[in-house]
Parts: sequence; C-alpha cells; structure tokens
Amino acid sequence: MSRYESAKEIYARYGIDTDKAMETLKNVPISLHCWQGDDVRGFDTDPNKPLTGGIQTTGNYPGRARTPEELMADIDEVLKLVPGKVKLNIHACYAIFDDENPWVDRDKLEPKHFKKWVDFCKKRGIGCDFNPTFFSHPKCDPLTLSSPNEETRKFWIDHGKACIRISEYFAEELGEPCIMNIWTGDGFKDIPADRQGPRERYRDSIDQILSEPFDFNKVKPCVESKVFGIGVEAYTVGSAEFALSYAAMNKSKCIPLMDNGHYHPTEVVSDKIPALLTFFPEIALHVTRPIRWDSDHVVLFDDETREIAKEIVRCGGLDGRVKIALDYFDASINRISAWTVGFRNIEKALLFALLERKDLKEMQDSYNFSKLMVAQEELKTLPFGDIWNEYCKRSNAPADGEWFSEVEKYEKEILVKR
Ligand code: RNT
Ligand code: ZN
Repeated sequence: MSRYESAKEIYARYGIDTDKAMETLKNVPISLHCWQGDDVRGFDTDPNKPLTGGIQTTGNYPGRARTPEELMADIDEVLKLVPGKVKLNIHACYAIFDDENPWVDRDKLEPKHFKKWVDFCKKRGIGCDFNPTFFSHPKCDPLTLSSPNEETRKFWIDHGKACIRISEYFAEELGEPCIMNIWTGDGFKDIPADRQGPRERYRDSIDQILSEPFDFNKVKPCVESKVFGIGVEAYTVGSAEFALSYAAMNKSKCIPLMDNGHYHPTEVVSDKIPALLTFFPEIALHVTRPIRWDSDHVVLFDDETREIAKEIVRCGGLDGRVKIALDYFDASINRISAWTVGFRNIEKALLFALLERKDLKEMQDSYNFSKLMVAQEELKTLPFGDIWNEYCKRSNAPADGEWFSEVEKYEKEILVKR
C-alpha cells in the first residue's frame, strides 16, 4: 500500500475524504504577487528611488528582477514549483513601455501598457488581478487620494480610473474576474490637526474612481485598510473603520480587503473573516506574515495561516466568496524561494483546512468542549504530509524535498549573473 493509500484510510476513519479535498483545492485561484520578484520597485520610475507609503523591503540578496523579461522568467520558475491554481497579481507600476508604447505617467496608463502581461497570462492559462500604485512616485505630496492639493488628488483619481479600465481589459481578455485593490499609504507621522478632512477627500476620491463605468462581475474593486505604516505612525487615512464602512455603503461596486499585517498584533484576521462574511457576499484577503508590525515576511505554515484557511473553508469561502492573494516581500533571501514557500504554504494551509473533521461544529453546538479540544488536537498529527505530497504529484508540482535544488540551480545559472 502506498503512503497516500494508507494516509487516506486513516483520514477516512474520521469521515474525511482526502480525494475530495484535493479536487476542491485545485480549482481555487490564489493570486501570486509579482512584487516579490523585484522588491516592489516596478518599471515606471527610477528603480533606485525609495519605496514610500510606509512599506519597506529590507535586504539585498542577489538576483532581483530588473526588467519585465527577468520578472516573467522568474515567475515562470515559480509556476514550475507550486501546485494549485495560480492567478497573477500585477501593480500598475509594472506597466511595460517600449519604442512602440513609450513611457506615460500613471494617470495616462492604458490597457496596451499591459498587453505583454495579458499575453503572458494567456499563454499560461491563468487570470490576473490588478492594483493601482499610489506610492513610490513624485506625485505623492506625500498624500495621494486624500491630498488637500486638488491637482495632486486629480492625478491620483485619474490613475484609479485608468486602472479600472485596465482591470476590465484583464478580465475580458483572460475570462476571469479581476480583483482591483485600492490601497494608499496616506497618513501622518505625528498627531494631525484634522483627521476627518483627509478621510472625506479619500471617500470622494474613491467615489470618483468607481464612477468610471465597469461591470462588477468582471472588475472587483476593493478597499484595503491599514493600522499604520513606517513614517506614518500617528494616523492612517484608510483605517479599518474607514475601509469597512466604505465597502459596506457601496456594496454594489466594492468589496472590503483585509491584509493580516494591518491590524494590532493581538487582533487576528481569522476571526474577522466570518464576521465580514455575515454581511458581505464577497471579501478579499492579503495573506502575509507580520512580525511585530506589517513586516511582510514570507507566509509560513503557521498557526494563524492555518486558522485563516480554516475560516475560509468553514465559511464556504472557497466557492469564490473569499478572494485570496499573497502580499509579502522579502529581499534578504532568494526571491524565487520566498515566492514558492509562501505559495506552497497557503495551499498547504487550505488543504489542511479541507481535511478538518466535519463533526467539530456539532461538538461545539452541544457544548462538548473537552471532546472538541481533543479532536482538534489530534487532527494536527494525522499523516498530512502524505496527502500534501500526493496533491503536489497530482498537480504536476514537486513534492516537499524535491524543489529547492531547482531554485539553487536557477540561482547559480541565472540570478547571480544579474
Ligand atoms: C501595504 C499593503 C499593500 C501593498 C501592495 C504592494 O501595506 O499591504 O497591499 O503591500 O499593494
Ligand atoms: Zn496588502
């Protein structure tokens, strides 16, 4: 009997169908963020400029992608190493300019500046999500959509509208809805004198962006909240209450997005998922790993990632109600490895969650908490690794223990030569 056959039998004793779990997971799109490959620099501004908006990459591991070709080659490498259904996630600053389509500023971006990304996705049979880039640009004054300077604000509103059109282009070309996430780092380092003004302007700016006509079945605009960023510690315009209220008041054209690095360290997004799903038909997530702050470490197979995955599964989120994207950037280790580890881990966490006993809820509802604790604890040491390796095999992806040598080879042959 193979290891998988034996593991399958063990899970079956608890009424868990391992084949069904794998079948379900393989159709769930997970957005792979292009920005892990080049430390969030993009191609539309000076690559040596600082990253702004309160986010930070640290480290200078060799091999950062410097061109669209390099970034695409690196993404292809990751695609070889991960199981499951990948969707790409592109930021507007990754527009591709050439002789035929020379550089334009962000307010003038058009679908044609992303045609090479569309071709890339088409060839690989994957969808694509999109993000306006409201940071790391000379027109951050430093505020963007909440700026008191009307010229600045208009520039960024026009950028947002351009991104709606580009998102619709992605959705139409690729036949999968495009999640378009609005996040700004707007905020203040120290105690402001006016907390409401910037929020009123931010609200009006999002209203204007979303007044651009689009089909909500194709483009899913989100608003992502945040507690604070580096350099903007005292006040964030797009706070949790702001973003959630915006989405709640504009349900027909917008969904809320939670990034699990964007809350106080004792708050957990796993608990917020069912709270939001009680009211919103759809929500979006950025899965990351905060250490003490929004540090954007590589996603691990850790307790909170598993808890997030469990809540997604338990709430029926895999049917499309929960849009799952990765969002982290580590420049201190091999970037292909960082991407691959994080992607494999969100897949792992979801598979682990799909292999939960279905009678746990009954134990809770009959207040049998002793049994519930024992059952939950024992699930942790079932032969999950054998199911995971089988899932990788069925997805034509390498099993654990079989892929890192490929990353080392790619580093030696390609990355260190950059
Ligand atoms: C920043 C937000 C945001 C960005 C990306 C690059 O704190 O999480 O989602 O990480 O847009
Ligand atoms: Zn995020």
